[in-house]
Amino acid sequence: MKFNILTLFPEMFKPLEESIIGRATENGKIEINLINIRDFSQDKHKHVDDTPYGGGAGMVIKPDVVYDAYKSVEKPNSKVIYLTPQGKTLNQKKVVELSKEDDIILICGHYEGIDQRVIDKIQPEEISIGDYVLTGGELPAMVLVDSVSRYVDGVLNEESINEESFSNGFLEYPQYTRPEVFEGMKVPEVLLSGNHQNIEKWRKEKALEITKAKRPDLNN
Ligand code: 4FM
Repeated sequence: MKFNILTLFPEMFKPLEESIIGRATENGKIEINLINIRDFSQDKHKHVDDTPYGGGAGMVIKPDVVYDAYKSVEKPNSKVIYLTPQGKTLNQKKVVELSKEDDIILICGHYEGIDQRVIDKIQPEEISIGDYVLTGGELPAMVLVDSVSRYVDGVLNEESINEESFSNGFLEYPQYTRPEVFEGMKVPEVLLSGNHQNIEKWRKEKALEITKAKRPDLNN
């Protein structure tokens, strides 16, 4: 899976070099191609934004620089996504769907916005990561890359995928590790029993109980 990320701030994506996503990149399971929109600026001062027609605060990203950056990476099979609060909210179903793509282009805006004409021209799918306003699409793009990459073959071990929250519609059961007693609190006895049937039954009950108590809106 290749993620092409169009952004004015490629250095914001450094966190993706760490941990599981960093390893997936090193192992060639995913590829992250950062495209600096500023590289496609036409003028000698490398301007990428200008004041809004009609007046108002802030700056608007020029359409031509975004379009040229887009054209430098787009392929017939590219899935193009614009991260914006105006989009449909990302959920686990959408994440799984996107994990089947081969080539994804993520467009990150910043400042007051991107000139609407290049959005109308490219017609990307609009996705939001939640109902709050950020300073740009970079953090949402990282959220999408992280959540989607987990479903790419070879990024996680199979077990973690099947046992996790949402894969079965329920939240996760609680986890425990050593020490057996922490601040007077003991690890649930069943987990020390070695009886895997009982352990599985207990975990299912806990997952149901936690889902009902904390997120009754999930599942049913
Ligand atoms: C997006 C600022 C585009 C400027 C943003 C531009 C967001 C969200 C978000 C801010 N994106 N989910 N929530 N973007 O707040 O996706 Cl030009």
